[in-house]
Amino acid sequence: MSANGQGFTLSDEHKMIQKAARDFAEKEIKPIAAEFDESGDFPIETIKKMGAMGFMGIEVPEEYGGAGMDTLAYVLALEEICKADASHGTIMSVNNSLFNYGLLMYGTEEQKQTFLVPVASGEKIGAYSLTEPMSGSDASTMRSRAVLEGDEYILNGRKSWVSGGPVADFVVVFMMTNPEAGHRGVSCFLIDATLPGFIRAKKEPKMGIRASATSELVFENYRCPVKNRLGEEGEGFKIGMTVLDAGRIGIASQALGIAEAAYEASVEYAKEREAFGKKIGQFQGISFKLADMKTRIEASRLLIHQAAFAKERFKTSGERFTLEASMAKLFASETATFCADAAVQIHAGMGYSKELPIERYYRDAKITEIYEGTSEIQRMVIARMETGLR
Ligand code: COS
Repeated sequence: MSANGQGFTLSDEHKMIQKAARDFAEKEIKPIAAEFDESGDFPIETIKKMGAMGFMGIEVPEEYGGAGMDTLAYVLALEEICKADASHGTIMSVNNSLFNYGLLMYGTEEQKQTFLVPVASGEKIGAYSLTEPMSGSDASTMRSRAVLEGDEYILNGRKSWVSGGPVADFVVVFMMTNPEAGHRGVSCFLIDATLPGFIRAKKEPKMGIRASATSELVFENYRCPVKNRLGEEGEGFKIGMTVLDAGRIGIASQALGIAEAAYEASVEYAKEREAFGKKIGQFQGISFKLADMKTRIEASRLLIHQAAFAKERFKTSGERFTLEASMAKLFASETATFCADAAVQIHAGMGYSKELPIERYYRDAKITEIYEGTSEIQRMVIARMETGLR
């Protein structure tokens, strides 16, 4: 399973980006991860460096400021970043799959030049804003409104749980233009955070991924020019869902990175720590945990790579990769919480201590089962795709 379809090996180009991301993560991210987790500050300096490395626009063609690589390159790099720190991974994932991908798919040339180029090159930060205080999994019930007045839409409403909300320069936001039409009344807009009427509201105090700042956003008579509407009026829900399919592959890769970090630490600890005169890894209670962790990790990887290939095929066939993306996210995120939980148990007291990153993996893993569609939503999507029943 490789990009060139020749078995389970990676191409030289894929090995190269994997190594570049691994080296960068080891050197630049791992040493600061605990500090940023504690403070909750946004790690802008490392994000800028990641931009310079091409990590903020991996799949964006070079003429739009990106690295011009494919989905497999993206998931490989993201996994390595998340192995060092899931917060950096969230920021990378939002920029790449929730922001850039929507622009690439639906943006006009002018929108790409204005919004995509600076985000793909890492100069600016992008965000995606769908959720509202009273609309989460049931995304089409949003209350925010956009009303057309001349050549501008007037945007009003409150959005919540926006990753990057406190710092984003540009935001892809979804609002109702025709409330009577249900999901077909949703439209999508590109927001410039420097314009009046855009307000960064309550920052969320979070359990995990604490350095990937998250907040509410309030729109008070924000004037969005018609030329900054992404896609057609009423096409917003479809755009939001298409982009989330890509996003879910990213979150699956994040989950894989966390699971691997938890697993590798556990193997090392099981080989060192002794109890009752033996290495703890010699006890079945520990070794079976390690076996289950490893098996789930490798199964997650296969599902993620399958989803990455399905997404590549979509570029030529137009066939949706919803099923593959949801299966990868469901399985990898449950693998992350499984592995992080097992790692805490294997490390016991030390797993509960802030002296090691294990407790951070445990806190960071949980969000992967929640954001960009809960595990329950993924199961619903998968079952609907397979049975056709609703
Ligand atoms: N890609 C493209 N189009 C899609 C799609 C996808 N993945 N999923 C749904 N659509 C389209 C459908 O084809 C349908 O189109 P038509 O208007 O042509 O019929 C339309 O969207 C509505 O689809 P559906 O009836 O399935 O919508 P539901 O309201 O039942 O919602 C779920 C579907 C629950 C799957 C969706 O709302 C969802 O994913 N919710 C979770 C949202 C989420 O992840 N939030 C987190 C935000 S980021 S932190």
